[in-house]
Amino acid sequence: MATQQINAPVLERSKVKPPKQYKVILLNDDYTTMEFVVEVLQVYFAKTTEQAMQIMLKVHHEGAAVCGLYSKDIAETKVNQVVAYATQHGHPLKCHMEEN
Ligand code: TYC
Repeated sequence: MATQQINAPVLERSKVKPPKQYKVILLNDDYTTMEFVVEVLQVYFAKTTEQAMQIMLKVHHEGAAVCGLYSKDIAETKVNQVVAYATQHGHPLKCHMEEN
């Protein structure tokens, strides 16, 4: 059988927009323990202990810090996972996302 030609619409390169990226941001509070925040950064954002410590301390001193840059779906999932995990452990840790 001859190979079938599929006439998919060809998009001009200039018209193909890169997918939007979203920053996942961790917020400071007075109650969540530093150890818990470091664990969250290691488990959900694949940070090394050193990276996790640095980000946690930035949040602690400056009020917020970026944990990573993701597509919309992944960023939403990370925010929901972090908030659910913190709630389960009795921590008021807050996390949100912003278009980059
Ligand atoms: N400020 C918290 C404390 O002193 C530690 C903390 C860091 C909490 C980062 C939240 O996202 C956070 N225990």
